Amino acid sequence: MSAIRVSLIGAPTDIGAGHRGASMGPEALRVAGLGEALSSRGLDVVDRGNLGGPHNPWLPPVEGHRHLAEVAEWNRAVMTAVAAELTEGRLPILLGGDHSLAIGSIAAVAGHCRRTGKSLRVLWLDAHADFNTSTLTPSGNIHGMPVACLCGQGPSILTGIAGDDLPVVDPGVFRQIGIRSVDPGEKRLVHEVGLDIYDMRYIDEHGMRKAMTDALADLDEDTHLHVSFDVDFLDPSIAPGVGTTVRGGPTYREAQLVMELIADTGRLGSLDIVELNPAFDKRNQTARLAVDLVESLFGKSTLMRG
Ligand SMILES: [Mn+2]
Repeated sequence: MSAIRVSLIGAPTDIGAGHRGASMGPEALRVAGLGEALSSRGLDVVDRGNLGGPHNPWLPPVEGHRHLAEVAEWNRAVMTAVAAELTEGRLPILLGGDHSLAIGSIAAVAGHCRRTGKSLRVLWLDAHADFNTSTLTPSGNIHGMPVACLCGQGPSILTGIAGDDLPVVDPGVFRQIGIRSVDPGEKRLVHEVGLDIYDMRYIDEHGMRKAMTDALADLDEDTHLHVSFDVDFLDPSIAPGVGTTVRGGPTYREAQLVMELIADTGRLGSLDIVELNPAFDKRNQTARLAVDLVESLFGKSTLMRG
């Protein structure tokens, strides 16, 4: 079997976030040894370095969005870079950066799936549903809006990033895991569009294994699985290095199980690691935890099985 070929793409920006510091995420993941960890598992790893883009002007929202033009520019750069890796048959790993960058990343993946006749499944690991819109969000921070934008709800500069009038994806491609903070208006909207959400209440009552078994059901050899891993998915007691901590998240073992069950499918095609914020971290522990989990995502078993 030939080695899985992965490409690390840094997007050092906090342009869509409500706190500064996610711009340092790519370097923290490198310092924590992400590339070396994957190489030592036998993967062919290339680090493409960092993308460039506008600096963060730290301005208030305009018509319900903060830094809309800058967010769009960063996302176009991400989309181009991710698409190039997919075209080469490599597995892109986007090192964010804030979660608004998933718009460009998933737009590239959706385009690749259309061209190659694959069906798309997106696992969205997050404390938040990220389905806000300018009329719902008080802050205007676009990192709370990427799922809405990808489903066609948002400013046309983002919903139309792939260059056509259709939504980038159907809401049916998403499976959201770990959700525990949703604004009231956002809650109404996610019910309206029928987003498939396994929130912490579901996980408490049924267990992470059941949530993941459902979320990963019906994958076949033509499925491209994209994982969008917002580090605030994890309980803040183990992952303090994020701007928007919400207590009551998955434990270390639950998070490992998530990654191991994804690895078992053999369908992982692309990955975002976002919202890591070293300004809030303690001695890079959250970056090191993220690396540990990503190793499991690529098949490292921490337990007794093969
Ligand atoms: Mn998020």
